[in-house]
Amino acid sequence: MGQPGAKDTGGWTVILRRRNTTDGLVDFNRTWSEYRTGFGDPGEGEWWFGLSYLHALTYRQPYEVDLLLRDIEKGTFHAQYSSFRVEDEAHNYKLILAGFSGNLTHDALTSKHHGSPFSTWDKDNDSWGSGNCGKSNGGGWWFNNCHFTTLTAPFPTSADRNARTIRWLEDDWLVLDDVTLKIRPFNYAERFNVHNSG
Ligand SMILES: [Ca+2]
Repeated sequence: MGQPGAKDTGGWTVILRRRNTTDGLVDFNRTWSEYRTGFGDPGEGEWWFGLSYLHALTYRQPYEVDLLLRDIEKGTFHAQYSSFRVEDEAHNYKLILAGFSGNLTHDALTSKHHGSPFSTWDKDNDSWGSGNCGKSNGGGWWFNNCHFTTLTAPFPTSADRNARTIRWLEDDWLVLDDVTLKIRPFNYAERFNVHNSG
């Protein structure tokens, strides 16, 4: 639990962690079943929290989500959504987002992925009629036809910003080597006076 006065540090649950380290890389090219239940190491290294748990948390009460994205050359970018919800499996864990803020120029996640169901290589729910975004990109995501950002894709092996890697569309593609997504109940900061504690 966070402590009152620990400004903006309390109450968060990390739901996705990517780190392009020299060892211990986690394979994110996983099945629907694995994305449902989660995989990786929550203590250190990389991990995916699991869609069933995301749904279980975010349907009960409003949640916010925070993203930290580090580009291979351009430094770190920050985004936050005041509303983040994942629907149930019957709706293929559809992503519902609102309330963007941050220092990114384009809200790639809302503009392409809000309202999209989740897809993996073995469960194609994307809107690309003749193809499979999960197979084409690697990783599972709320693919549309296909993405303006995908944070479970493979890490870059070069500085080619057009390769199908872990990235976010700004004016040019940001190509990422370090990503953290975390969520907490929207009213957490008010309850624990986090935002106003200076
Ligand atoms: Ca498809």
